[in-house]
Amino acid sequence: MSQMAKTIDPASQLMIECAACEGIGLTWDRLEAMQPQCGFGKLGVCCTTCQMGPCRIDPFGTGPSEGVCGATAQTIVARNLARKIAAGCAAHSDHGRTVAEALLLAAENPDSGYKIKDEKKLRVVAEEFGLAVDGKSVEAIAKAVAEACLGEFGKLHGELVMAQRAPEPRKALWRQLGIMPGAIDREVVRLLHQTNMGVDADPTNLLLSGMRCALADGWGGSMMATDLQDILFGSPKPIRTKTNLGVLKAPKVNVIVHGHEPVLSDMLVEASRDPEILAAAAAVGADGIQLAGICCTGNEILMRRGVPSAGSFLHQELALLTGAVEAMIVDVQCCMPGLPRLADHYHTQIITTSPKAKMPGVRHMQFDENRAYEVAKEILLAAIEAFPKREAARVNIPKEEVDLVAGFTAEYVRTLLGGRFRPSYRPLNDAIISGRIRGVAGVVGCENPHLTQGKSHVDMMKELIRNDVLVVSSGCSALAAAREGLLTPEAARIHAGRGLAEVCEAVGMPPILHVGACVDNSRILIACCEMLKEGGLGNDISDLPAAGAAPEWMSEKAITIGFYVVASGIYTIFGEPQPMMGSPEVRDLMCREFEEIVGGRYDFEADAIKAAHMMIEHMDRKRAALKLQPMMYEAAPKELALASA
Ligand code: SF4
Ligand code: MSK
Repeated sequence: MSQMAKTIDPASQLMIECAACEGIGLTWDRLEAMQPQCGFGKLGVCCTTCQMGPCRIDPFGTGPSEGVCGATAQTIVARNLARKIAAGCAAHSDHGRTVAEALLLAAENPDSGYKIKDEKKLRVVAEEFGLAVDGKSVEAIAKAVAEACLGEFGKLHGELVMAQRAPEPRKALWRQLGIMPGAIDREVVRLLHQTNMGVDADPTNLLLSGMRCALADGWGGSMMATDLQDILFGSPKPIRTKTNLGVLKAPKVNVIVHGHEPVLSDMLVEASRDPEILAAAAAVGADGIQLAGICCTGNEILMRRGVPSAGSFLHQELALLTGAVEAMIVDVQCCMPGLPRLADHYHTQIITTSPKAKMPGVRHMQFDENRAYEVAKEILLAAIEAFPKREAARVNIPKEEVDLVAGFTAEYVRTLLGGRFRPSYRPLNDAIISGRIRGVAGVVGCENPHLTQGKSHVDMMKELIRNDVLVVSSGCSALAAAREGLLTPEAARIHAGRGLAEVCEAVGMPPILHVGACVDNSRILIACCEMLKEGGLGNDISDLPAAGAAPEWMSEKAITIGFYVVASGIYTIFGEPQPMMGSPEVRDLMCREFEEIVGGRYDFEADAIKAAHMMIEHMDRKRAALKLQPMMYEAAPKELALASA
């Protein structure tokens, strides 16, 4: 595979070339060595649930059609998918729990280093939970909110409080289908029970339970993570910063934070400005500390603090190849276990920090929220110690660093569009109703070495905005768009259709709104609710001219996200198929029957331009059903968009 086939990012191409020269293996090399990958696993027809197996069903009908226990392809496929949903929900929701614990700490221990930064949002959430706020101190309210949120994981009775934010018809449907989520932990446990050997064999029942568990993530754990992070670290507002490997600076101590939970990364931002740390950096001859993010913990501090992002998922190895990274601090999720072996070629220290995520032979500096600031300083001092060991001759930092604007929340969009004195979704709804904007697409998710890094994200988003679709993006997808310069207000004039460009230029916003990390997909759900509340676009999320996509997904969390988005009523396209093609019944269920059941459904399409047009056609059908006005303008000519790019 050529460098160009691996990634569209010139900085990544340079680093991949550099790895080849140095004989260092990367994820793409491991993928090649893995060929041919197991077809049974890809199709979802391999079952390892019990020790009578492993069993695999022959998709061509010439081998076994049942496992040893008699499970057919449809049972095995649905059961495997359901287990992945449970795993994704567990990951996001445990993240939410960590933030709730940090909020409790901030309320109880003024020396913890955590402070409540968004008191207004704290009060809104407190009221939503039915907690008394009048006459109470901020700390008392924060304590009550944190305890109420922690209670959501194991409460004995009732529905999730945040799920009550969904529109009434949606909630009624969830209740009727028996998929309104209750306690978050219970949903994960129930699904793992249901998928044990000899429990549920019915694919529809399995995947409806999968939806219930996924909803406990999207309208529970993830939503909680987003809201409590806003309360604790501040609600993001549009902020200009930079991305790509060029944000690393040779004269500085470069520290990369990688993973997902800002309880650590936000504290590292604070500690990196501490005079003691700056003096220690100067003492080893460095010109300060350069903090940069990778993946979603990077997105968290990018959105709130303007800390530049070194890159997305597939940049994690490439960043080390610059030879200029003193430490990569990892917390949880998406951190490749191969990192330490790559770091061994350099002076770089990989430092694990979570008791849930250690790596053999790797320095572990356990993050303790009770003394968060102190631990953050200790970690930075460890990075500074590595600076003198750097080999100057091997430093090779690509020049690419691109401007972007990030930090768009569902709340901020009101102010952005309606103005400070009349914040409202009305201008957005009016733009959609009048045909200036076609609809809204959420393009999210990971990167996957099976595909050219960033290409599907960028192709899809360019095609959507060219056709007057407002795009909201998160996670690694948003970073792919940022590297192409698509997250700037100027990008609207160059790439967007005339209607979308007019709206963007009127308020100075990019045609693609970066809404945060992967847990922040919950912001997209809230934005959908706001559009419905504003009126004129139907009564339920499934009425909206909206669609979702994860063109380069790879994580179990993406499967969970897909299921809660579909269960919320949104048409959703994944690039590679989820592991379910081995059962025509499950494929039909997900790609057709789901629409009749929940109003949303899946499609799987690897061609990003084709997928964008499937989303556009879906929006046009929804527009017709709502009797909205015809689109005002033709799509921007492709040539113009390309020529100006
Ligand atoms: Fe095989 Fe059934 Fe056991 Fe799965 S649960 S491994 S299909 S015997
Ligand atoms: S980091 S889950 S690769 S978006 Fe959230 Fe990126 Fe996907 Fe990890």
